[in-house]
Amino acid sequence: MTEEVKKSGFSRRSVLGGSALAAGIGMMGVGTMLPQTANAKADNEVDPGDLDEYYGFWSGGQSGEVRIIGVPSMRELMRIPVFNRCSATGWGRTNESRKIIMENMLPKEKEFWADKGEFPMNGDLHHPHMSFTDGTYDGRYLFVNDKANTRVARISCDNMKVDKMISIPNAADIHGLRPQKYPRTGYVFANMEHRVPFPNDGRDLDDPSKYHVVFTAIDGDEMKVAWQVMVDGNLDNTDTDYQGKYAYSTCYNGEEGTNLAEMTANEQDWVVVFDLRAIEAGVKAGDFKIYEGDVPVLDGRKAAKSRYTRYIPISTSPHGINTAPDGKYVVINGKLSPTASVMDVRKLPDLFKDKIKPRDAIVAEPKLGLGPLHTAFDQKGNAYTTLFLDSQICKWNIEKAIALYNGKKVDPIIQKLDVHYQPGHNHTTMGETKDADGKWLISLNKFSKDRYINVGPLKPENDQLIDISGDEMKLVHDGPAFAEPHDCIMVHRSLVNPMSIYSLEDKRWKELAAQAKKDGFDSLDEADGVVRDGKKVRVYMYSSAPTYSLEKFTVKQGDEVTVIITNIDDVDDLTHGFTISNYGIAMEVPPQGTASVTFTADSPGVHWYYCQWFCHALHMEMRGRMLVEPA
Ligand code: CUK
Ligand code: CUA
Repeated sequence: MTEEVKKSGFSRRSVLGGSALAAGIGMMGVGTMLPQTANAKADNEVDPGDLDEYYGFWSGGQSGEVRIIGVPSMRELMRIPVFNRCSATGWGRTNESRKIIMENMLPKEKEFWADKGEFPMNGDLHHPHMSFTDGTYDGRYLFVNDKANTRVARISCDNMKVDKMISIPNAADIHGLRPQKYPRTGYVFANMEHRVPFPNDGRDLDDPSKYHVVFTAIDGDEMKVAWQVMVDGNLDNTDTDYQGKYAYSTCYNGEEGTNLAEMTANEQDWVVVFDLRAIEAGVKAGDFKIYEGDVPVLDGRKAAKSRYTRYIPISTSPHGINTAPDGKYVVINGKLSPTASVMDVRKLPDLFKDKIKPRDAIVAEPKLGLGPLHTAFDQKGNAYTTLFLDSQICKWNIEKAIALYNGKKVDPIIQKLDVHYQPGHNHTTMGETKDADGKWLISLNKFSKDRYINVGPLKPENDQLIDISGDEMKLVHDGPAFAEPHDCIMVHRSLVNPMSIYSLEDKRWKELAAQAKKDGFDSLDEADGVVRDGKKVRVYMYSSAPTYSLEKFTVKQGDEVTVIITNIDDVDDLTHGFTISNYGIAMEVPPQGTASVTFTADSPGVHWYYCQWFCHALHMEMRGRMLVEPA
């Protein structure tokens, strides 16, 4: 099979070694030189007061958050704290957020974090993807991964906050993540990247032959792991088809090495394809083992020769994998090889029936340039691949690449555009759905170097907006971003309909409302007073600009105090906050919403609480006193 892979004519060593060769590859394209500055009147201009056409959902990488960016203006509209702590909203400090963060931790994690702040404060969020119905975005949820602490979270698009977070059992370091596109999400697929022993409890340490990797399918409605499949190598990125039958992941380190030399020793790695129906049948038939967390783990390793997986050889260390909107082709990005491999999903049934050889599913392998990482699409059959090493986007035509592979004398490359610098992911508007519209392309560049005034040794990333509506790609905007957008999606605004204010009846505060009832209040918006329950004290108040209903309350040193606040203002954008001085407490209290926080009143004295969201001309006066009597 190594021979087949070498069809491309490039070996990994020659790519890494030879710049003459690199020049050769670069020559292939038209290489149109375009001015690299924005036009005087940029195509992306959104006048003051005008609205953007797309919601951009940006990963925040090692910042652990998601950001909402207006496209094409590239204005940052909102941040959604996920795997990080948020000083402004109290994410990670309020009772409601802590419950979401901690309720689905694995028992071993609960134990580990018990004396270290109860849950991790960091995250490494790579891949934000929206839920699908019938091959396109449906505006229900966003799903995101945490590579640093092996978690997957769901953001509810009605209020743009996280509503579920789960830890993935049997796994380490969740990287690639994609939702099922058809008939709906459905499954959310998550790749474990780094191999570890099963169980990873210390009995096997420096024996990599005992390390494993699993591919995980999460039920996106329940946010529970449905099943896992053990495979060879390291899983990197993943994607799904438009038919609801297959998922596929790139694998690197097929050598299963533990250092760089070992990991890149072979000429080839692979794409592993998962047959979802076969796996579901295997689960039903009981063909699995249970390791951790009551999750069925099926054996899809090569040696098992199972009906669950097939391995398609690809040049070493492929990275991104992207299904084209036509539902036929999947582009596998070479990374260490200058090629992209095009897989035809219509060949996969025959592959699983062993009627064709694995490489027969590959129908094109154009040479694009150095370091292809990810590919985006328009609706016209064109693909846009980031070239990390060349700092370029390569626009190429899929059908022409197939023709070239079949021996026709055609050049599939349409244009190469310089980007600044070292692009990782890219994305087109609606480009990972069947409704790709070919308007905008984003290149998420890892380095900005000289593109902005110097802010010190740590520089922003550079998210560049490219107009792809015409025949030529045109760079129109540089957007600096803090660490570190790996990926983004751009969703037409007609598909996203968040609420503007909450309802007092919202199910999110059902438990608080029930507790208020038990404490003698009719409803949260009328709850106002202090309820003592042994050493536990519940302080209810409501807020209405510019006052809290309680101007002071008294507790005893050592009390466990819960403050429950309902914002009764039913005015758009009228958020209050609640900060207690010198107690590390701050939270958002949204319009017609309730928030609560619990702490021990161990510091006696007078502690002002105040509203930290500027809400009224008398906002500075919106405060009260917590009086803590010494024990
Ligand atoms: S990965 Cu970062 S550039 Cu985590 Cu999707 Cu490719
Ligand atoms: Cu309420 Cu500021």
